[in-house]
Formats: sequence, structure tokens, C-alpha cells
Amino acid sequence: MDSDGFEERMHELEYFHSLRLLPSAWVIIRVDGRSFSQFTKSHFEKPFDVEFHKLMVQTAAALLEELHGIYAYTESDEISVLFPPSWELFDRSLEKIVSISASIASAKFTHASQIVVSFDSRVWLGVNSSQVIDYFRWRQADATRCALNGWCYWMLRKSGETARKATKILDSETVAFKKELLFQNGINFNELPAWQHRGVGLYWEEYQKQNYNPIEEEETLVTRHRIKLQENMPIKDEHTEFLRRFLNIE
Ligand SMILES: Nc1nc2c(ncn2[C@@H]2O[C@H](COP(=O)(O)OP(=O)(O)OP(=O)(O)O)[C@@H](O)[C@H]2O)c(=O)[nH]1
Ligand SMILES: [Mg+2]
Repeated sequence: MDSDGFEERMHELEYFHSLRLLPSAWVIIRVDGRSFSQFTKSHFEKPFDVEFHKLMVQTAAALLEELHGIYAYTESDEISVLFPPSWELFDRSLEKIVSISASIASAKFTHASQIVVSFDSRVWLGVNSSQVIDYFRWRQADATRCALNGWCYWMLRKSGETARKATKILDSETVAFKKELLFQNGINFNELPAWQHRGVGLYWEEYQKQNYNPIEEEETLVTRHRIKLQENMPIKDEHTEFLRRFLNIE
């Protein structure tokens, strides 16, 4: 069959399959729920639902575990997972990384919620650790912006505004106006649960476990790893300090 190079010509048209992530770059995969503004409307509390948040945390943990990430951050319907420059999973094949991360997220969320959902996925590359810090500061700022807009949007809708009018008001108003709007309606934005406006982080921590050794007939202490959830994310300089612990392997 392959005598005329047919097989080879067909493979050549899998044009992107040989594409690899830049060697030695930091890698972040970001998955994002597809059309979640529609699907969450009928299944979850607006603008935020703690059950939805827990599903996102479970999905982030699955990605961290299965892809061997070092840190994950989730806010709203998105999850970012960080990998060190030495990460070599799937031989750094772009197609594999993007498609498998999207399928892990879709499968995990669907299985945990019993609602069929899908996630898209993309790759971000950073040439040094300060770009990685910038990346997570950027996503945290996005969390704050989305939380403020989400709270205001539903406040305006409840007070009788149409979807179009509420969106128009939010597009043109300042942060101060939006915070004041919430305040006048009994909500202090800065006192909302931190996961809503700062997102949450997940990382590996070491712990000691008692282990019985039947040959030696004695108890020994062994070191294991488990995922730790950072519910109360630091901000500004403290956020940078917090992130540095994952970046000292460069
Ligand atoms: N009800 C509810 N919705 C949420 C919650 N967290 C996130 N969302 C929704 O998820 C949406 C995420 O925004 P986008 O990713 O920009 O919107 P999308 O509809 O998923 O669009 P695409 O990602 O482009 O497919 C928000 O606008 C919210 O509507 C939550 O806790 N409760
Ligand atoms: Mg989305």
C-alpha cells in the first residue's frame, strides 16, 4: 500500500501534528467552559454558586494530577495549570496537550456534575518566571473584574433592567460606580467570599504518613504528596511572593 508513498503523503497532511512547544519555556494550559454563561443559568445560583465552584476545583485537581502540573489556578469557568520548563509530557506535542487537557476537564466536570459540558483549551508560553507571575496576576485581575460585573449585572436585572440595558450600563460605568451600586443594595464587594473575586490556587504539599513495614515489623514514616487548596488567595506583592515558591526550579 505504501509503495507509492501514499501513507507518507496522508501523514504529511496531519500538518500540525509535529508542532512542539518551545523548548525550555514555562507552559500554562488554560481550559475554559464552553458556553457556560448559558448552561449555568439553569443549573446554578447567579452570579456565584458554591457547588459550581467545587466542581471547578475538582476539575482543576484532576488536571494538576493527570498532567503532572505544579500549580493550578481557577476562577469563574476557567482553570490555568502551570508546568516547568523541563515538562516533557506528550513530548510537548501541542495537539496532544490541547486536546487531552480539554478532554480531561470535560470528562471530570461531566462525571462529577452529571451534566454534559465541554471545555476548550489553549497554551500560553513564558520565557521566564516573571512572565509567569504576570500571567497569574492578569488572571486574578480578570477574576475581580468578572466578579464585580457579574454581581452588578444580576443586581440590575433583579431591579428590572433588560439584559441589553444592564450590559450597556456595565460597559460604560467605573469600578467605583459598580462598587457603590452594590453597596447601596447591601453588598460590600470587598467582603464577598475571596474565591469569587480572587479565584483559588491548588498545589502539591508534602506530608508524613505512618507506614507498617511487615518485613521489618515496624512502623516507619513515609513522605507522600497531596493537593492543597489555597482558598484565601493573597493579592498584590503577597500574591507574587506566594507564586515564587512554584518558580524556584528554573
Ligand atoms: N450561575 C453561575 N454562573 C457562573 C459561575 N461561575 C461562572 N459562571 C458563568 O460562566 C461564565 C464564564 O464566562 P465566559 O467564559 O466568558 O462565557 P461562556 O459563555 O463560557 O463563553 P465561551 O467561554 O466563549 O464559550 C460567566 O459569564 C458566568 O455566566 C457561578 O458560580 N454561577
Ligand atoms: Mg467560558
